[in-house]
Amino acid sequence: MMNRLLITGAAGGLGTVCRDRLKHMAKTLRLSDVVEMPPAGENEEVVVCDLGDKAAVEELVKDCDGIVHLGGRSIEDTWEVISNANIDGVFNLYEACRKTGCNRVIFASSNHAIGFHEQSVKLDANSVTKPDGLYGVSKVFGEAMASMYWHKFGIETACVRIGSCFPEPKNRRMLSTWMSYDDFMRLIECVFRAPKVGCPIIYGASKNDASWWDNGQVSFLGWAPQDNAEDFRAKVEAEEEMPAIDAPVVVYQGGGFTADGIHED
Ligand code: NAI
Ligand code: 15L
Repeated sequence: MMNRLLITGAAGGLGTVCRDRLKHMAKTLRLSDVVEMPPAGENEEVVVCDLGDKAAVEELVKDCDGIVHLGGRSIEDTWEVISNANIDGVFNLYEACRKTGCNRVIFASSNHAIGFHEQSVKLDANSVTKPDGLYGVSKVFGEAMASMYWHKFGIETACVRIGSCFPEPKNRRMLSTWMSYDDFMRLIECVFRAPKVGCPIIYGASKNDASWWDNGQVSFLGWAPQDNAEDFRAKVEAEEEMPAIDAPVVVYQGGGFTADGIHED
């Protein structure tokens, strides 16, 4: 058990799940977001903080043994928004780790770091990145920062290219990309229990029959996803009209993000 685990993005979708389900991982959960959250409960600390504020982030990371870094812009947006939260924010986080001695991080990367790969291609940790927008580029940047801080300073990061982490798969594409909350929580536990993590790339998906991703290189973590999006196929196919054969959502792994333009103010 850690003394203090920091969860950034704690007011968001996955942050709320982590707040509820990671209590057993540390004596204290430090919960942070740029927006207000429900007040601190037992064994919790709540800190409102913009990841773009370097001094505030250093203070935030102080006395933490590990970080689940979920905070940031989680979809495509203007460069101003993306760069504050996902570029400056990631730099600020790793600088704070270096200065305060926090040495294990889970970085919520995204499938949009590899979104321009076609769905017919099977990827693994060595596949080249093909970001599908500014958001995807920011996730590639985050993975690169994680790599540099590992090789130069020994700060370990599990870079999790999360597919689609929601209660259920919502469309045909998510029959390949879906990760259940239970499987994500199992992964977080494995990462913080492993004696050594290094800086691996992990595809954040359940044991989906229709998966495009091979996690063979991270078997050392002992993570065994249990859920399968296939269980939802009948429901998804009944609810979603069949997309055109050349629609981005059926051609590219990143789906509709590949067709999004550059957002301007
Ligand atoms: P979310 O958008 O619900 O949560 C992100 C949180 O970050 C929000 O509460 C937001 O207020 C906070 N945030 C944004 N800018 C910030 C800033 N400048 N300073 C501090 N906090 C800031 O997203 P969700 O779904 O919970 O995702 C969490 C993480 O996982 C994100 O980094 C996202 O990119 C990543 N991810 C999620 C996937 C999913 O399927 N849920 C798929 C791939 C990646
Ligand atoms: C992501 O990176 C987003 O954060 C999430 O909201 C979903 O859009 C997900 O990718 C996805 O590709 O389904």
